[in-house]
Parts: sequence; C-alpha cells; structure tokens
Amino acid sequence: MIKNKQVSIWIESLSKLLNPDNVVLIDGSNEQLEELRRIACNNGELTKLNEDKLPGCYLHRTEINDVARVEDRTFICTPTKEEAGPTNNWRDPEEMYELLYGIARGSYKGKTMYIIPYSMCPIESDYAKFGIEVTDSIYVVLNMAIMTRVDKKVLEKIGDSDNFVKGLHASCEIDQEKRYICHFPQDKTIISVNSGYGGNVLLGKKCFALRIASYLGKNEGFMAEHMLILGIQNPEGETKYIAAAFPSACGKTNLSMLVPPPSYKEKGYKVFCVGDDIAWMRVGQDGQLWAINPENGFFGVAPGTNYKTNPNAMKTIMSDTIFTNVVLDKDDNTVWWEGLNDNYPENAVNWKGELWNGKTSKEKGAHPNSRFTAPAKNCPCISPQFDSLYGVPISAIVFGGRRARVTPLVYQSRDFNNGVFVGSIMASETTVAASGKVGVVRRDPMAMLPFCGYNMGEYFNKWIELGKQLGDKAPKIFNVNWFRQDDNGNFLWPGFGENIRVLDWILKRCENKINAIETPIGYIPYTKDINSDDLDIKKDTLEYILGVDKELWRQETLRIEEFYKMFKGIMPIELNQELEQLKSRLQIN
Ligand code: GTP
Ligand code: SPV
Ligand code: MN
Repeated sequence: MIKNKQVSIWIESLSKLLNPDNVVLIDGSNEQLEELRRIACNNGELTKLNEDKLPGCYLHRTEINDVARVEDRTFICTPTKEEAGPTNNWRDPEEMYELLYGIARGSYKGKTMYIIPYSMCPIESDYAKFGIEVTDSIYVVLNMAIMTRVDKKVLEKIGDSDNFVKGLHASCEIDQEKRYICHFPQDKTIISVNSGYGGNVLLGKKCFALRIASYLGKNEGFMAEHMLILGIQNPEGETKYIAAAFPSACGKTNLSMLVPPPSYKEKGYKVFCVGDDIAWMRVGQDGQLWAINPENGFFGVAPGTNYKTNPNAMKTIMSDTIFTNVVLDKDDNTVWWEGLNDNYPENAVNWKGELWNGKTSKEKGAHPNSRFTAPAKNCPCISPQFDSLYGVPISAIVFGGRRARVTPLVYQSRDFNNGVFVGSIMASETTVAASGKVGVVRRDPMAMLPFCGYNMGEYFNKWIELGKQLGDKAPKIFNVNWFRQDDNGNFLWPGFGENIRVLDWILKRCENKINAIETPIGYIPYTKDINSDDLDIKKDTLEYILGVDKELWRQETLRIEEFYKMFKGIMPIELNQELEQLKSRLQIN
C-alpha cells in the first residue's frame, strides 16, 4: 500500500504495536472522506446537521473531561532538560517512549488505523513540511482534512526519505490520568494518547506547526509563531501585511478576518485574512520579513461568534464545517452557542449530550471552548495570497494580550530589540483554551509559552538575531490590548471591527506619517490620531485606555524582573539591558 521505505518501516512497527483490525490510507479524496462521514454518523461520532441550512456540516461532542489543551500533560522530550528550557515540561525521551508505547499497545484492537499524509503550507512551496498522522479517530481524519493539505502527492514528495514528522494519536480510554501530549523534536515525532480534543490530537497544528517547527526553524533559519496574518488594503489600493501574536482565545481569529466599520469601508479599506493562528516567518531574498500560514483551515472559538462580532467567520462556517461541543437545536437540527443570538433553543442538547432548555437552564449550553473547524477557502475575505508559495511580506508585528489594566490599547516599541522585549514581557489573563484556572494573569512571551519546542531563552536569542539579520528592513513592533475594563468589568474599547482604527494608526506609524508621544514603555498615540468618528466612546475613556500609569508599570517591572530570573544565564544580554533601561525610564533604583 505504501511504497516509501522509511514510511513503511514506521507504519509496520506501529501496526505491530497497535494491533488494528484494518488499515486505511487517507488520500484526501472527497469520496473517501464522504464514506468516513457516513461511518461516523452511523457510530455516533458525528451528527449530520440540517443539509439545507448548514450543508456539509456535522456536530461532534468530546468526552466531558477532554475539552481543551492540557498544558500540564504536554512534554518536550529532548535528550537533556536544558534543551527544553525552564518553561517546558520535560521528560527523558527513552523513558517516555516506553511509557507511551505501553499505554498505546494493542489499543487499536477492533478498530481501524487511519494513515494521514499531510502537508503544512501549499505542497509545492519550498517552505512546505510534511507529516503523517496515524490515528484511530475518524473525527481526527476529517478535521485534519480541513486544517491541513491532505493529499496523495505528499507521499511522492516524501519519497524514500525520512523527512517527515511522525505523529501517533491513540484515543485509548480517554483517561485523563494517562493523557500525554509528547514531542520528540530530535526524532521529529509526536505521540498523543488518551485525548480526542483539537489541539491535543490534530497533530499538524500546535504540536507540529509550532512545537516541532519552532525547533526545526531554530536550526533551519525560520521562526514558527503563534500569529495571525492579515492584509489591509488602503484606499490607494496598496496592501500591507501585519502579523499578530495573542495568546489562545485572545482574538486572533477575530482580528484576522475583521470587517471594517462603514466609515472605513466607504473610504475603501479592505481586510484580507492570510491566517488566523500560525505563521512561519523567515527573511526573504529581498531582506524583508516574510510570513506564510502553514494551515488550510480555521479551528476557531464558537462562543461569542456572531454576525456582529465576526460576520466573516459566520459566513465561513455555514458549510463544510465540523462543530465541536456546541448546542444542538433539535427543532431544526442546527447548532447554537452562547453569544450567537438571543434565540435560546428550548428543545436542545447541550455540549455534554444532555437534553437542555436554553430558556430555563442556568448552565451554559455550549462549552466555553467549543469550536468550529472550517476550510479557509470558505472565508469571504480570504487573501488572494492565501495559497502563495512564498507567503507575504510583513510590515508590522503586533503582540497583545488580555489585560483588564496596565497595558494600554496600543503602544509602539522604541526599536526592534525593544520590541522583542515587549514580546518577551507579554502577560495575559488565562482563558478556557487550556485546562486550568481562568482569568489569572500569567507571562506568555510572544504567546508562545505553551508552544515553544525548545529553550525559551534560546528562542529570545533567535528573535534578537532576526532583528540583526533584518537591519533597517525590520518591521516595526507594537503591542495592543483590546480588553481594558472598568471597575465593573465592562470592556472599555468596542473591539472587533473597530480594531481597524488601531491597525490604521499602526500602519501610519510604519510609514512615518504621524508623530506619537514618547513614554517610558514606548510610543503611544495622540488621542486625536485614533480615529473615533462615529464611535461610541467618550474622549476621557479613550484617553484613559491609551494612558500609561507609571506607578502600575513600576509594579509591573518588578514582576517582569522576577519572571526574567527564570532565564538567568540564557537571556540575551540585549533583553536584560532593555529591562534596565525601562527601569531607569520609570525612575526605579
Ligand atoms: P485561539 O483559537 O484559541 O488561538 O483563539 P483566538 O486568539 O483566535 O481568539 P478568538 O478570535 O477566537 O477570540 C476569542 C474570544 O475573544 C471570543 O469569544 C471573541 O468573541 C473574543 N474577542 C475577540 N476579539 C475581541 C475584541 O476585540 N474585543 C473583545 N471584547 N472580545 C474579543
Ligand atoms: C489554541 O488554544 O491556541 C488554539 C486551539 O488555537 S488548539 O488547537 O486547541 O490549540
Ligand atoms: Mn491558537
């Protein structure tokens, strides 16, 4: 069935280990996927939704204990602990292989082993990287077929080489005590057991395109980043691209496909989505920074998605989409989630699979981390460059997080190294995207804390090196925070489509078109330069969220200093200098 030498050796050994009843090679054809959808509907893995209202759409529910990434059970298994660094969970590779093979042994008995060859990036791109995921879950096959480029040609590209990422997923008993998401960067291997949830099992996504790829990029000269990529076309018809890193569930998908408010549309602004979650970046032959989205679909947060907040996402998920852990409206066999609309379904099934009445129930119907998996091609504002073999040139890098206080709506770093510092001190309130406490402020450098596949100190050095390589062609670096709150917990900035007003300022700054106010942390806008025409926001509110509270920043600096201690001896000297300079600008010491 498989002629490739290295691939068949590996598959053979897995076959012996897992002991499946059948083996199926996935070729990406619609006939084959359609057959799998039929089987999954018969065995209850999927529910077919209303074909008139949601053509080609399905619903899936995961186990109740299996609804988010599990960071405390995610491991980087490098030969030494130092290689994984101070922020990753580390285990000895040999020990871990033994444990994982022990858990997976025989677990495909009575099941089918699906072999999925896939490409991250367009297959013909020089930047494409290939992977093969072995799984016992049809849900995984169907999601991978949306999120990546699953194609027979991938095996041709791999040939007899061992140049592919080996991914093994075994559902086992979905036992959370035996759940492990493990990465062996040196072996280009990922093993995931006892989960069926998104980021834990769609191995092309976080496991490969971020953790393994960041490690490969360290040696091959590219960066794998947790970033959206968007293009903004101005009234003159020029398109500039922005890459932005926000932690999970902090607004990447929303920003990447934002719909400009009427006044911007009238002027002729357009936004194009290149990617909503991951960017691979490198210095191009022209000396500029280029970014490519390795994915082929969106795995987006459902709650809060509606025609007002994200109309492009709504249109994207109207067909050929898999919904996970949302509400099933039994009356018309469609889906619903909190924040979709006020038509609370009364005759419904909640994410746990229980009968649920949205009018009377106090419990939420959809899981807060419920998701949609949709093809990028469905997105009305997908960029004409989406399938570009080279990606797009980046004019600005934006970091951001969810902070009720402290971080202003937007500020610009002083220069590239200062921008790397700004990325390194990112902090954000934790969200439902990972298991654990929600709403706790934690440091999440470049939104990569859970995704960097090697020592984060070394990773910071790679960023500093990148700046040196780019020289005066380096993009400008900014920080944004859409989530400032008042004392009652209300958001002060309208967000969503209105965020273009901030992007507009960012691009004007990149083109040196306007001045800004220098503060100890960087440059902030003059209030008049954030266009607030026809925006429902008071001038003093805008001033407040744009402001830099020096006392809060002095306290913040102490926390940054504490955080930096973790990287003693591995932190680039440039970043320690940046911290000292910030302290002196804030008159600390
Ligand atoms: P991951 O897929 O986990 O990486 O998340 P993401 O970064 O793509 O976040 P997403 O765009 O899905 O948004 C997460 C949540 O934040 C959703 O509930 C959104 O409705 C909400 N959100 C996004 N943008 C904004 C904004 O500008 N303002 C406010 N207040 N909420 C926002
Ligand atoms: C994230 O948590 O950043 C996601 C969803 O994009 S997952 O695929 O689960 O990682
Ligand atoms: Mn994400």
